[in-house]
Amino acid sequence: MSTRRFAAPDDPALDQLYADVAEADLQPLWTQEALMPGAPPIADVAYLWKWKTLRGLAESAGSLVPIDRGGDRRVLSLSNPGLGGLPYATTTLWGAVQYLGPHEVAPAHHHTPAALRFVLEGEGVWTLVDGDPVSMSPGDLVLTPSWRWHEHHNPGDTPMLWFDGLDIPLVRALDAVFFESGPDEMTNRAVDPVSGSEQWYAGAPGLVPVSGPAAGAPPMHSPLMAYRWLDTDRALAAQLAVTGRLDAAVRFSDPTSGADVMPTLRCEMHRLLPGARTATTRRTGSSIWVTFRGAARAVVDGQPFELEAGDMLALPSWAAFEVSAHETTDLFRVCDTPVLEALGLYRETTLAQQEELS
Ligand code: GTQ
Ligand code: FE2
Repeated sequence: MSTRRFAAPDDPALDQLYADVAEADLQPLWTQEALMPGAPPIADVAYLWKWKTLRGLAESAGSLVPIDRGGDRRVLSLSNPGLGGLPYATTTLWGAVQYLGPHEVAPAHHHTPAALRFVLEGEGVWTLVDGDPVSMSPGDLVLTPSWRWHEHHNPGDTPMLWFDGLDIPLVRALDAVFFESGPDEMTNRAVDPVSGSEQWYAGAPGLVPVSGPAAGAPPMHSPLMAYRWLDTDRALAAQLAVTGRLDAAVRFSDPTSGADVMPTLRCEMHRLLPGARTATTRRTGSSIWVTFRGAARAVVDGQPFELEAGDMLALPSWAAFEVSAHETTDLFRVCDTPVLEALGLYRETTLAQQEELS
């Protein structure tokens, strides 16, 4: 005879079981209705920060907050209204505007979260990455990969503003954040016009050194620390010319492997000519879109966002996204796609295709 018995809903033995289970710090799966919904439960929302606001507040911070207060960097982080006050642009991405005033230095430090800068305004700043001086100009992408020492110098008379993209929320979720401050003494090094990383890895398209700093066990990130606007612009223009299309896009890659610039972050630049309109697509993983120039309309799950130069748009996972250009528009995109791809979790679907199928 079986000892198995099923309790009636008001069975005191069942109540006792739930109490005992909770007391033992356990939870029954069968009561977790929200655990695996049909599609990801998304907390972060599509949200647009206008450059006018970002620039104004960054400038005010520049005049009111010295760089040695409240941390070493004058950074205003994009705080997604869906994330309950967390300083994160999306579930996995940190995005921010950083302001470095004339003759200011953001002192040396390193951290396990990976960082990139996309320069929006100013001239003459350079970032020292592991001792290599990397100059910064508008449209340039500059990397400071995980655990690389970095410090920012503005020897000029005008401020510089740039977009920071980091994987902080992701690395926090993995409990892998480490941080150290660097030595206090300033590196009074004259800026080489071309960083060592570019001398090694950006000499000519398609040519990489047979041996060099990245020989041996290769680092998990691109050895090239700067991707210049001149090159990005030329590649986009060439792509438009060869395809005859109204839109072009390039992915920033490790010149030695073709992989993404850093293991957690993918970077792209998109150019849309007037009248261009992309397909409507959902993708797992989140993005931040930074408008470098132009005027365009993004539509996210039916909600329109007008993009102008400097504007930053947070795009949550699986949101239906499309963009159309009012004038020639250049958009920088950072996303966590390499993580989803590495883990077999990347999905994308183009809505127009779905409609065609049905
Ligand atoms: O410039 O080193 O937006 O360490 C967040 C953390 C920028 C930086 C951020 C950082 C930096
Ligand atoms: Fe940093």
